[in-house]
Amino acid sequence: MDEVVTKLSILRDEFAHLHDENPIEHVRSRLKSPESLREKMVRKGIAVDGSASWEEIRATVCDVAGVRVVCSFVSDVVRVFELLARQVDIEVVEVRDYISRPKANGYRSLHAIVRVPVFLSEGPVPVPVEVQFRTIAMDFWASLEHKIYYKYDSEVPADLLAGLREAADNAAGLDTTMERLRQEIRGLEDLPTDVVAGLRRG
Ligand code: 0O2
Repeated sequence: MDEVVTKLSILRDEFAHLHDENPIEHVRSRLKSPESLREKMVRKGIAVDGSASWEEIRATVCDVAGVRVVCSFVSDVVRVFELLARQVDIEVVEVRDYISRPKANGYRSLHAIVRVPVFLSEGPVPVPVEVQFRTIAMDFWASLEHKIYYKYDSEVPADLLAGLREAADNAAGLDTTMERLRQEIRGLEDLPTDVVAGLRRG
């Protein structure tokens, strides 16, 4: 987890110093709690009485170490993912694109399971880390949805579910608008300053 967070922190610093912009709003990391791990094993049909092998657990649960990268724009999400994925010591095991194909409830994010070598006393060990990339709008929605699910213990009333779905679509609409405005601003930046001044005067 720390390995991935450090890589993202270096990318962020490089962007700030060399490109004078920052595609990463913030990065959070978490280790899955034992309760959440147990719940996931039950959901995935893995025995929790101690009879399951480590191999079976490791092959099914890859998000014990999790990192969440919140970016400003959708295009930044793709860009930061690609910058991380092409690093030589990162192996991308699986990608789930819930931005192109949102979940039924409206959840959007780009998930990647990556393996990072961790150098222990006996040599390097490839460790899986789940990295979730999303925009501020996607993160806003997911945080609230998580709280609502927690409050209702998964028995969320139908009208609330419909409201969440609508809110997810509105958040996606906001992302589209912000992306378009950014492209427009970038287009203006590329124009000579006297042309921009003329456009602003109308
Ligand atoms: P936490 O608290 O982050 O540990 P599954 O768990 O079977 O649904 P799987 O195979 O783990 O799915 O992969 P998936 O769905 O790609 O990623 C699961 C993680 O993505 C979740 O982890 C959440 O962090 C996030 N996520 C996925 N779907 C939703 C959603 O509908 N709403 C919100 N708020 N987050 C979601 P955990 O382990 O469930 O939780």
